Amino acid sequence: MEGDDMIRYLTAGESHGEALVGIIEGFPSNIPFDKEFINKELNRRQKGYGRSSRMAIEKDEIQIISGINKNYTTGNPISIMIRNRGTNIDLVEVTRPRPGHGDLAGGLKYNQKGGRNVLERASARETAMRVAIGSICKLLLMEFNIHIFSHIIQIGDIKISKEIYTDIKREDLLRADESVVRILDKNAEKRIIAEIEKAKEEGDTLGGVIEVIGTNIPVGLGSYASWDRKLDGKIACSILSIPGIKGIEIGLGFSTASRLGSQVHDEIYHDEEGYYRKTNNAGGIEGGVSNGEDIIFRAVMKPIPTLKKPLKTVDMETKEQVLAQFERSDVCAVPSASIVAENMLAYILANEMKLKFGGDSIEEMKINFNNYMESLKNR
Ligand code: EPS
Repeated sequence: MEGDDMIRYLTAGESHGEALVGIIEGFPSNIPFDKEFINKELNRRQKGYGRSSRMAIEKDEIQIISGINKNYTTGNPISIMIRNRGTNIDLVEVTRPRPGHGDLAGGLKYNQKGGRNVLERASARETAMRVAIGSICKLLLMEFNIHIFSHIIQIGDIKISKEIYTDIKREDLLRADESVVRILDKNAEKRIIAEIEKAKEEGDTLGGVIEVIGTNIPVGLGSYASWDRKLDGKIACSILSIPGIKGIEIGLGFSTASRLGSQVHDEIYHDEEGYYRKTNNAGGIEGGVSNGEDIIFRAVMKPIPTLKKPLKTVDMETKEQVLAQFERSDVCAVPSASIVAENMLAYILANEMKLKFGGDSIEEMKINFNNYMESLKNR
């Protein structure tokens, strides 16, 4: 993997501990640091019909510890903190591991009596800090007019209508924030809310499918040269690392299997502005390299494993067949996962921009970027 040129980050913190902390390093200097924008992104992640009562307790906000001076990045490592408020639950040991959660495998791996120390870190609470880090990356991307959107296309069995889905414009994507389930189809929205209510009453949970779109992406991010430099591979790795995400497809993805090559690949045209395509079935990536079209992918989230109507499990102490432990949890967190996915993509793209264009300050990075974009006109 690349080393010194990278933007790197680390997070730490437990779900019911004092705080989450994050450090982002290798971030260029002189980028306006809009704290309110970051807090708004945190707020977007906390919304969504079907979240647990904890979301009414938490009001995620960052505290800046280092790396920022007079609202500008300095080039120093940026460290931030988000305090936990919802720590008022009884932190009992979890000896009855939940099928589908990390309780058992994690407990065995780290030689624990149960799943408590596992779930404290495996919890999706950690994604709050990933969103904070990703939104710092969005600030860098905005300097290049790169924007990222997301919306939900399916929750449980209910999908958004084909007509709406095939005709989504960029302006429409902004409206996803107005829906409690981030759905652009009002009819599907109503049915999904009812479905979430039903799952809740039945002590069950729901998963779904999210779609993420990155716009104004320059051609040439990532590389075909080595396996670990491929942009699609990096995006897939980061998205699959989000709790509950079980699959990702880029562009037409799985549906390419049943089409002929002539029905899949995007034909190439050229005009005074350069190369372009009339379709984007590739989802903006060819050969592991961005091709200048929008980056589009979908990801599937499994239903949350913490069930009020628990599944069978084995008590880690007594080895008896019992029912899994229940603790306050979400019924559906798919809308939140889409915000996390946006921000994971933001990190990957910001890092790729840094790797391609280098520069310790945003000014230096822009000179390199503009030179490259200018040189493309003659290629
Ligand atoms: C989560 C369980 C719930 C969620 C939590 C993720 O937490 P608690 O058990 O304290 O109610 O609310 O999500 C968040 C706190 C968050 O900020 O997203 C889990 O088990 O993963």
